[in-house]
Amino acid sequence: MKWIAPESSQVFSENGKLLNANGRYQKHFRDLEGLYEDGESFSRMLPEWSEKVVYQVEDHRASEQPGDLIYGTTVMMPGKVGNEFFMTRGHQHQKAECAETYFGLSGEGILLLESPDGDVEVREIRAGIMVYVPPYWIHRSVNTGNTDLVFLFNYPSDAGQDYGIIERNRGMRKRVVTDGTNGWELKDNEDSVKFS
Ligand code: M6P
Ligand code: ZN
Repeated sequence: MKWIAPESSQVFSENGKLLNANGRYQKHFRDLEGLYEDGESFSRMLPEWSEKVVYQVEDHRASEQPGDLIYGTTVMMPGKVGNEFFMTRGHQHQKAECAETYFGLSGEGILLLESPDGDVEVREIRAGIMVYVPPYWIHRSVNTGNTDLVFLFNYPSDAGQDYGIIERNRGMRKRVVTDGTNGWELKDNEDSVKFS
């Protein structure tokens, strides 16, 4: 048997740089069409925002072996489309029984979680806070602050991501919008097929 070598990676809290990452991807504003409630605001922003990187992920993948782990960082830009804060696409794991952890490094945000029964939970993400995403929960991160939101994550190598579940449900049950001052609040997503 060829053993996988142990490794350590330096992580920079301010910009999410992960030295010796071997995977990375970027999401541009234009990739997120249809995600936000206010399609008109999205279209209005498009000319200026289209090519901007609204979030990026760097990760370290040693192997795809079951039992192994992927760890990495996500950096999310601050901003809103209409009243709704910038967010990730969100997903359930393809192997839905796989859990995940998030650990806040800088900035302010929340993790929006939805159980298969439609229960909604919110957990704050900021420096020093660890958030546990239990098996089966759909999860999406949202930058509710004015600066980049940077966090670490960790999940099983064979977990995969299922994005279709949110599309089929026409979004998560709740949207994260400005409360009109400096904070956020949850709002029902009335398009959600599970909304009742
Ligand atoms: C976190 C992790 C990653 C995920 C990323 C972006 O960093 O959960 O697994 O890929 O957020 O979120 P999404 O895949 O939903 O676009
Ligand atoms: Zn995940």
